[in-house]
Amino acid sequence: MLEGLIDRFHLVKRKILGYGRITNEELDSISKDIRIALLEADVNYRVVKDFIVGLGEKTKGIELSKSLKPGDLVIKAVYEELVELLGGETRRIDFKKNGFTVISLIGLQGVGKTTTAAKMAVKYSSRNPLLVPADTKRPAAVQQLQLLAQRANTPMVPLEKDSAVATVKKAKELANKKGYGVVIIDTAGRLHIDDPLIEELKNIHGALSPDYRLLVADGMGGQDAVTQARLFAEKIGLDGAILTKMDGDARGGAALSIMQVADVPIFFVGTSEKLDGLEDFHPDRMAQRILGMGDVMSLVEKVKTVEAEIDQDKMKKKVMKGELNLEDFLEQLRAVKKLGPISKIAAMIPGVRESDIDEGQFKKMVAMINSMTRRERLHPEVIDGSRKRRIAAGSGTTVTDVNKMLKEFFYTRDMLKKFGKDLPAKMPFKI
Ligand SMILES: Nc1nc2c(ncn2[C@@H]2O[C@H](COP(=O)(O)OP(=O)(O)O)[C@@H](O)[C@H]2O)c(=O)[nH]1
Ligand SMILES: [Mg+2]
Repeated sequence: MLEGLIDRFHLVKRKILGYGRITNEELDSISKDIRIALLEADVNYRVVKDFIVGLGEKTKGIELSKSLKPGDLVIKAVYEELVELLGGETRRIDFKKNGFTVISLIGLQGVGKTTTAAKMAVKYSSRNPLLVPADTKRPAAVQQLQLLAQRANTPMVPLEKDSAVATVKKAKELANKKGYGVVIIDTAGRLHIDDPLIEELKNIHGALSPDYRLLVADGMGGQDAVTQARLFAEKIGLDGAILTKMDGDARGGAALSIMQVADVPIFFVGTSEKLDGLEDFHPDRMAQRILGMGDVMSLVEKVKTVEAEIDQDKMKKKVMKGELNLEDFLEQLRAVKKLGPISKIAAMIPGVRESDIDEGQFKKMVAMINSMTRRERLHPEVIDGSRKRRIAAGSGTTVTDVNKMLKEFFYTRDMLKKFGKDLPAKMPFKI
């Protein structure tokens, strides 16, 4: 899968890691190389443009540190930008707890809808799936699904009155009566997106409203697949996409652009003609694969650790000078919150008494700090009576709450200043 892209990025990566120092000149050359690599892999030009802009933002103020090679930082930025291009998080079907979840597979003829319907039935066999033939244009289509349904060991609703809408209604009735958990609709495709196709899909969705309208797109389809995705998204709306035939040797970049151009996340990729050939799509793993797996991850981890240390250093200096402001305070609160139940952790911050922070209090504090102007956050001393009233009104709290929070903050700041030098070198969070 995506061999072309992997080969090209391998060369780019070697070059980046070979640089002894990275100035704007090297950064320019790197972004040119990446641009060419993406375009050659058939990634949509608009997506490439965004990628390069995003990468520029990430590498602009790159802060160099003794413990990191400049190339490491750039690779980390490329990795993060790739994960973003690929959609960020892994998407999963969120099945209903009560009743059945309806998945409608949409796409042109030959992209792999019928095959994917059967693959999904296999993937979700434990959820009691029901297959629905809604492609009534070609008699062979229903037979094809029937055959695949048998192989997938999954029931299929028989075709009702030669009508897709009637068949879908029947499926709804059956699912309610017999307690099926997932209803998978195999819709009809055409050679082109035309009005009758859109009309038909709308009628089917009118009869049984899908929870997921998933576009099935041919991974070998080139930029046509991108255009189709955009049209389907505009005309009937899409909740996600499935890229089929990613086992092929196509460049694949076009398929990966669908998500950005049509703004639909990729849920799955089809990797063989067989019924077990449907995989979850993991943007992070895909980015690792493109950049060369293991070493990229250890590099990203290393950079993260060093960055956190740099932040810690800065924060500690601030703390000792008594320069902590409310933005830092908020960041501290958030860092502490991330670590776990607040009451257990709160006692670890010098100056914060355990009883002072419960969940409700935490939310209030965040709301109050969010209602402040930047000036107020950076220079809490300026917060006078009228500012307090405004902050209280803006955060749905009272002036007493604001006073209490400020008192807490000034107390923490003073305590930290006093005892800052005794803080352990490495706190579990950034102080
Ligand atoms: N190699 C490969 N072939 C696939 C994949 N998905 C579907 N196909 C093949 O693509 C062709 C068209 O599939 P079909 O499901 O009939 O497409 P439909 O017209 O959209 O329903 C068939 O020959 C399938 O075996 C895949 O992920 N990998
Ligand atoms: Mg079909």
